[in-house]
Amino acid sequence: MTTIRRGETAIEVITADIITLEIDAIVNAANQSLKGGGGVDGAIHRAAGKAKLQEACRAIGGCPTGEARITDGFDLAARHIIHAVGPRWKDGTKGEDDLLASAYRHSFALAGDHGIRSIAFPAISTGIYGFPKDRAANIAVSECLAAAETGKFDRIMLCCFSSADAATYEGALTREAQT
Ligand code: AR6
Repeated sequence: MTTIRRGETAIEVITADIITLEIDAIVNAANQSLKGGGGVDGAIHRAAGKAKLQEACRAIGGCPTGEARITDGFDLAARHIIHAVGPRWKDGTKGEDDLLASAYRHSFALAGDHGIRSIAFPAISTGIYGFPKDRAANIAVSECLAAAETGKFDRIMLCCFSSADAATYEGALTREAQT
């Protein structure tokens, strides 16, 4: 685990299953339909309680790429789920970087509006959506640092599923922290 502090905010990279975290909100790497899917999305839907979460997502209707929507956490330890839709990687010239940054920014904005002070993100877009991990890690870290500047968060976690991924996100965090 690597932690840096910015003002009152701790930014951490951890290796964990995001569904186990006892925190105000976990972020889901969702798709535009919000109907659930594979990867972390499937794990979150199963752990929150499929029927209840699907009903909440159905009522929302969907979410464009680069935005986010919030639901209750239902059976999770986390009080809320923020469903963020990252971009599918194409070749890097189709606005992928901006869309990924936007997914983080929308998530932080929603969290701030709901008084959420601790939040954990998975490595959005780097699984099924194929975003290069180094590039995604730099974007994630820079959005976390910007969010820390708002003073609205006590704890921001970048929750990786493997130690190899955590090493990538830790590298990005420590590089940024030195600048
Ligand atoms: N906890 C933390 N991280 C996880 C977990 C978990 N339980 N499970 C997987 N990861 P992905 P995407 C990591 O594919 O690339 C879905 O079908 C995983 O190792 O879940 O944004 C959606 O419905 C990877 O590092 O999301 C969309 O259709 C990261 O989470 C699509 O996949 C993201 O991988 C979204 O693709």
